[in-house]
Amino acid sequence: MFSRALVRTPCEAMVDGLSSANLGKPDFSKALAQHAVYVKALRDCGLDITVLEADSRFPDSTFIEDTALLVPGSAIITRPGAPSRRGETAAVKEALKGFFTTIEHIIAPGTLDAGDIMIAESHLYIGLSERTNREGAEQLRAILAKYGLSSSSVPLRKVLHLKSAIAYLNNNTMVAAGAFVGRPEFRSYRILAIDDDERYAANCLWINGHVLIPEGFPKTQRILETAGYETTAIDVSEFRKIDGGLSCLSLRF
Ligand code: CIR
Repeated sequence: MFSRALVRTPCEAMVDGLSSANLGKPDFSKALAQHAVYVKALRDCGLDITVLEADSRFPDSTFIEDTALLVPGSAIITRPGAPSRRGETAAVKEALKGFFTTIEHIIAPGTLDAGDIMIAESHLYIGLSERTNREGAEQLRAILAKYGLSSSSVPLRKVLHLKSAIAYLNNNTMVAAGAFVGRPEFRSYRILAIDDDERYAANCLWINGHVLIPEGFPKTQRILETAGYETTAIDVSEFRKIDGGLSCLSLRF
């Protein structure tokens, strides 16, 4: 169960965020409105929200999930793979110091975006991507071991982050899209497979029994509801234009 979340207000410079989506530039005022709805949905799931100020030095800084990994007992500050995102971690670390007494760090030459980390109870999956290198993954593995957490690596192709294609809900259940449906690493889980044309919805978020999913993916919503989850669909179209999804917009703990 989660009780808190950290979010970061989108900055005007988000229109220049890193993107491979080919969906055009985000509309900043629309993004702000969507962000407010997202924050309200987190509150409605019972979370206390801390909002960090926007910072236009960092176009992608609203995607706060990538800057830290939070596990019981420690906040691990990442070293994002994209050089333009490295400076995002400073403000996040300051905020997390108020909640965590132990802070760990991924250091050079390691790189790691926490969008590549999927927590499945006490086991963590670490995606090896263009953002997370082997050195970063090894450092994380050693840190996690100190906290009694196991981990394993998942080599990625074609997706930005591991959680672009798969999400752990709870109770041994995952939502997966495309090639992730049959991957041997996840054979022991119940996999809710979603259609390829709805693959963006694989980035959904389980919070205290409720699942937040992006708006506009009715087949996925039906699959989740049939599986017994209450869902809330949230419009994140402006964040999608710069490769972001629901999970990227918050750090839950
Ligand atoms: C980036 O390329 O870093 C941002 N435009 C999107 C980051 C999305 N984060 C995530 O999937 N965890």
